[in-house]
Amino acid sequence: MSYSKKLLVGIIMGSSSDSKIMHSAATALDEFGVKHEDQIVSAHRTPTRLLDYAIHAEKQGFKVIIAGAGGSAHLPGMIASHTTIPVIGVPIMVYNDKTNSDKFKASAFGGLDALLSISEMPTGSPVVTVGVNKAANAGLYAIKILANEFPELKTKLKKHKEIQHKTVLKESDEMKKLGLARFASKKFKK
Ligand code: RP5
Repeated sequence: MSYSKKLLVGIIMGSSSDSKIMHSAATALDEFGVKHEDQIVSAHRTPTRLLDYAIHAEKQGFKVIIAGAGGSAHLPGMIASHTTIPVIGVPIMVYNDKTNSDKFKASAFGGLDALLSISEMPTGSPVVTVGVNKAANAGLYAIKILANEFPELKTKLKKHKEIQHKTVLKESDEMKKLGLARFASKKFKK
């Protein structure tokens, strides 16, 4: 069966505030045609839902779970403790952003709190983590895991790498042609 026919990834986040960052994981998966289901599961506000979600994820047959959380960020680790599905954690820096205003409150330690909470899982229930706010990388990493099973995805990942390579070459050619100062002023519209 083609990978694109089935829900393969569960994306969860601790709060609606996290959607500001987590949508990039969805976009990365969408670009490769990987189906995902998106939900809010809070480790501290809905603790019983953690287990329910883990059971749901197993039943759905998700191959990977992407879990984003900010602050003390227990969500990825606690979900991992309830399931054998690999969990990719996304440490979130921005939170308390429930209004539509441009103002937001960042976590006290700029995301380091969430990064360490996710990466320092004690031995026995591992969670991998991407960098702070790097939700797109979580999406790409999930695709890499899935590519072990679905050769079509491996081909698409190779193409993605080629595109990145060509983009850098194109920019480098332009920089060489314009000179660094003009290139930078054009790029950043000074
Ligand atoms: C965490 O607390 C969430 O993952 C979020 O990053 C943070 C704050 O959430 P809100 O107070 O903005 O809902 O559980």
